[in-house]
Order: sequence, then structure tokens, then C-alpha cells
Amino acid sequence: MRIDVITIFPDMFPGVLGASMLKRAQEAGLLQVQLHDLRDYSHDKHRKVDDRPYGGGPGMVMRVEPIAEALEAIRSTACAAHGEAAPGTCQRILMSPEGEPLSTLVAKQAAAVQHLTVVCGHYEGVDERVKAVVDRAISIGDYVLTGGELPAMVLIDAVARYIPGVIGHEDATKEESFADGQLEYPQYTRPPVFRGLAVPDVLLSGDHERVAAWRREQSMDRTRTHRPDLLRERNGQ
Ligand code: 4FV
Repeated sequence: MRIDVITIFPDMFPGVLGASMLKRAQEAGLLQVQLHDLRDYSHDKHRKVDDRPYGGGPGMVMRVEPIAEALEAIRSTACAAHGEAAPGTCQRILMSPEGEPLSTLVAKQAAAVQHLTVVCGHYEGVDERVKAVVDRAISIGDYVLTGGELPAMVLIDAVARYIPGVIGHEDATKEESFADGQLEYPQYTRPPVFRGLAVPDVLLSGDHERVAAWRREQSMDRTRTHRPDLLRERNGQ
């Protein structure tokens, strides 16, 4: 999978992309991330990519032209390389609080696309016409951040986990929170007792049936207690 990122802060990414699973995924050739400095697509002598909002108001807005030109430059290179025959081969995504909420389903869908281009906004946001040059907008949550860079990293991390071969054991993504619309069961490891807190006996029993039943029960209890909305959603309510 290839992911191109358009940002005015490319230096924010190496730390996240250069560690742990994302690093291994790139080294294994399962994931390729290309960073693009949006300022390279500014025609302004000061490489400005923002301007004051029409209609007045606080802050600055990111101009549409540099973003559109960066997308076209990527299309003419990366997309040309993998051939755009199959629809859905590539997707251009704007990270925005107005976007569709990032979820397990959205991450899985995006992981099925061969080539993603992610646009990171900044300042007060991007010119509304940016939505005409991207395929979708995704939000990581109902709060406003200083920039789209962290959301882009969250998206890359969430998507990378669904690229076959990135997660050591495929089952991991099958038995985890939200995989089946529920919260995952509690996990324990050594020591068997910590400051009087003991690991549930069933997990030390070696009785796989009982362990599986206990885990199903725990998952349902925790979901009912902490995220009843997930159950309503799953039951289509
Ligand atoms: C955001 C979010 C987010 C809004 C203004 C960047 C900021 C600034 N992106 N999920 N929540 N973006 O807050 O995706 O441009």
C-alpha cells in the first residue's frame, strides 16, 4: 500500500513512521509513505499557502490551489505508476472535523485501497473548495486540533494494521475491540497476583472452553457498561 501525505509540517511524521509496526511495515515493503511539503506547491515568494477568510473572521484559511496542484502532481506520478484503471485504486482523503468519523470499518475500507493521498489542514481550516478535489473527508473525533497531521498519523496507523502481513498474527485484528462491534475482554499477564489483585482463576485453568466463555461474557458486560451505544448500533437501533 502507498500513502502520500500533503502537509506543511512534514517533519512531524518521521518520529511516528520511523518506529515499531509502521517502521517494520515500510521495511517489509508492505507500506510506503511519501511526505509532500505543501509549500513546494505555493507560487508565493514567501511560500505562503494560506490567506485571510472572505467575509472576515479570525485566523487564516488554507488556499485551494497549492492543495489541488499537489494532488495533481501526486496523481501524475504515483497514480500513473500504479495505473488508475481500477476505480477505487486510489483515494484522496481530507482530514477534517467535518469528515465521516474514523472507525474500524472506515479503516478496513481504506486499507483495501491500493493508494491513499491524505491532505492535512491547518489554521482555521481549508478552503471549502478543497472538498471538490478530494474523494472523502475523515474525522478522528469531535474536537478541533491545531492541524490535520496528528489525524493523518492516526489514520495511517489504524489503516496499516489491516494491511495483510503488518500485524504479526492476523487473528489480532479479529479479536479486539470493535472487531465485532464490542469492547475486547480484559487482558492479563504475569504476575498472577499484583498488590493483592489476582488474575481471574479461569485464565489459569487451561480450560480453553471456559476461558472462551468467560471472555465472551466479559466482552459483553464491558460493552453493556461502558459503550451501550455500540450494542444499539450493532442491533441497528
Ligand atoms: C481534525 C479532526 C481536526 C481543524 C482545523 C485542523 C483541525 C485545522 N481533523 N479530525 N478532529 N483538524 O481537528 O480530523 O485545520
